[in-house]
Amino acid sequence: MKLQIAGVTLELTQGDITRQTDLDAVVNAANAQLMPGGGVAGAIHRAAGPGLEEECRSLAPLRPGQAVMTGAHDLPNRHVIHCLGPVYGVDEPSDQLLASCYERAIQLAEDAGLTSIGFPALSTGAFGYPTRDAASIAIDSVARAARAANRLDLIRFVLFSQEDYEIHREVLSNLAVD
Ligand code: AR6
Repeated sequence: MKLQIAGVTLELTQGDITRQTDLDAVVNAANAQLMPGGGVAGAIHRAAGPGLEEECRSLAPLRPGQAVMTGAHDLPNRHVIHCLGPVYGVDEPSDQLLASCYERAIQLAEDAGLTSIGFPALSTGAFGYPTRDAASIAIDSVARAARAANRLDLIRFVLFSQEDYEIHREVLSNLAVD
């Protein structure tokens, strides 16, 4: 599914964040230490190789809501943007911290002159954020950022499961597009 917001394509796809060969940057659902873990972080570090872990060492720790950018190493992109989402029920206000991840990631991409970025569903795995609530926040934040963007022309959500894709599709369908 795709729609246009102020000249930016907002796209949903089901797939693997490490296989987005056409995107300038992909976003990592990181841990505070920016080390390999499970889920997205494990997949990204496995695909990027040990150089990513090495580069991340001096950038940690992250606080919830923060984002930092590195090279992509062996991934087929130019950069990885690492976001620390809130742990649901622990890091508060979780909605603002989650929105901050999306906003800061897009700001970093814009500042670097990138034109395309892909996000996984931050905080909805190990960090326990209910997917529908997280999807509303993610899509609202990204839509707002799209209206303010100068360089970005493609923002893609890469959803791992069919169920997560459907939830995001419903939320995106309800978005009032101007
Ligand atoms: N591509 C796209 N989405 C994926 C992939 C993939 N390869 N793998 C999993 N997902 P999570 P979090 C989905 O747990 O909740 C890690 O251990 C997954 O199904 O990766 O922010 C880190 O080290 C879920 O919908 O991120 C942190 O400690 C979503 O991506 C912690 O988990 C996010 O799941 C971060 O937790």
